[in-house]
Amino acid sequence: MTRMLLIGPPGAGKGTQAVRLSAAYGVPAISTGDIFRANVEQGTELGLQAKQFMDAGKYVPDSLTNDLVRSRLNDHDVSEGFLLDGYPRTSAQVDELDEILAQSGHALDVVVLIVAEKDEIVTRLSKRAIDQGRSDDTEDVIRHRFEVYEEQTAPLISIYTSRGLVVEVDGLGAVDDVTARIVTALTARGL
Ligand code: B4P
Repeated sequence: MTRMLLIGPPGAGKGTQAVRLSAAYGVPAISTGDIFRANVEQGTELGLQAKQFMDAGKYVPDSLTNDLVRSRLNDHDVSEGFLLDGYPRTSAQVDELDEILAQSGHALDVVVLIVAEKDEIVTRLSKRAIDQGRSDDTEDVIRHRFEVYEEQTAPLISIYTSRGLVVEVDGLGAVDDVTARIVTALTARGL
């Protein structure tokens, strides 16, 4: 029964760790990035709108993203807990999540901040560009995604830190090692 957020710069490994933590804690992982990409692939109206922002390394507008998350968090399978991967990313999204949680009478347990050096991230995303051909992994777009992260998402860390919710984990090294670090940090908080 854990409600957690994964936050961190683009390519820090949020999606990679979300899959593992979802299995370890028995809660559904909700990745806004994955949901947008699935919609792009299926050619839905949401996908058509999201694609132009994602391809430019910009955030999808809050109105679209908030509606999507509000609807997903109303699903039955999240009543016992969830892991949000890549949401919230803006202060308006923090406000929306606060409202959704207040309405459901629930509270967040923890915010996992995955940190990684910019050089390592550029290397990872450049590799992913070759492996998966993601349209937002070109060098120019990666740089812009960093700027957007610094400007809009990094300030959220102090909001959640002031609520005593943040655990910071080093995202460098082998994927298994990063998972082990997160589990150790969560266990230390009694989760
Ligand atoms: P996301 O899908 O969230 O993707 P991300 O930030 O690029 O990556 P993540 O941190 O999940 O890294 P990953 O595990 O894949 O967002 C994509 C876009 O969607 C955003 O730019 C935005 O346009 C839109 N969007 C999403 N949420 C939004 C929101 N709330 N509001 C508005 N817009 C939103 O890892 C990256 C790579 O590194 C992978 O290739 C992986 O295999 C590799 N890797 C991971 N861990 C590693 C390790 N320890 N060592 C080596 N390689 C590793």
